[in-house]
Amino acid sequence: MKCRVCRGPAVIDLKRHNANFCGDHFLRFCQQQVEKAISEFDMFEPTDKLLVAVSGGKDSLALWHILHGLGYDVDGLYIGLGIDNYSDVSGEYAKKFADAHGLKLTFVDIVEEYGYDVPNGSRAARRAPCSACGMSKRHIFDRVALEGNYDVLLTGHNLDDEAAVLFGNVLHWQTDYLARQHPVLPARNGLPRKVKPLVRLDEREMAAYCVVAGIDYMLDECPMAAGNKHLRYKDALNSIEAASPGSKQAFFHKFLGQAAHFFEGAAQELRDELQPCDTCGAPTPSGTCAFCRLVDRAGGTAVPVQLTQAPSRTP
Ligand code: Q46
Ligand code: ZN
Ligand code: ZN
Repeated sequence: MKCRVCRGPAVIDLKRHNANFCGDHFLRFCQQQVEKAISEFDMFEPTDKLLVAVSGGKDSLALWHILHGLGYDVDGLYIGLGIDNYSDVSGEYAKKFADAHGLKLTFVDIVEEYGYDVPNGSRAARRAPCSACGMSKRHIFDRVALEGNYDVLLTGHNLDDEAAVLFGNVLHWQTDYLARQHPVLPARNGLPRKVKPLVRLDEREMAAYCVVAGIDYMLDECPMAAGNKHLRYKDALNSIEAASPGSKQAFFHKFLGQAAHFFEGAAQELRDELQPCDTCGAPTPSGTCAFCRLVDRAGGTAVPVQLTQAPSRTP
């Protein structure tokens, strides 16, 4: 097995690209896929202030590493979710990575700052753990981005994640979710633009990137992920991919190119005006935001968003 570029010994074969790469050229390939996603979807400019959400897992650390390697000035944000030992250990991986590369990491611990954790929050709000967790993370992403005047929030969602979400949304024809299924969610009401630069790379490629680049990451899965329906969708797509390499990429990227525009009407509704939350001041459709309601039910305390300047960004 030889590298497609230098003909040296290859360390990985990528069936959907019909290519093999040595370590160095595989790292370069991943960088190029990220560069391509950034320009294809017009994600951000070199002058934008970037914040990447890191979990301590392979995807977000690989993304941070790639962007740093490409010369972007990008800070990290880690959120401690209070999920047993998992949160403590994953936070250590994030800190270790930031220290090793001299990068700035903002660390938010929801138990210390808000007085609740994801297991309690999900029980109190009668939401599935991933739903309570996702809402908490989105709120804190927005809060830290607003307080730090970041223009763009980046997440490490990869091709497998996006294809699995699309699969679920199509299975149930959730048109409002399909409207949001894009690697770029525009800025609105002062909230930062949200982008997913790993949409051209899959899970196996991200794990291989970390191994080849020498990035130490949290291998354990979140204990609350069990039963998450997206894991079943990933399994289904993986069996299709094994029989027909390239299917996942075609499913997701052809949706973006050929079908996403059918759902633009629903996307427009999502851009309606937002008001400051009565409790924390974060933008919300009306009254008290869903996050503050969850914190309240879980017996915690909402933290007001501290704006250093008035939000001025437009979609
Ligand atoms: S951390 Fe949170 Fe994930 Fe754990 S509870 Fe679910 S959403 S699985 S990325
Ligand atoms: Zn090579
Ligand atoms: Zn609120």
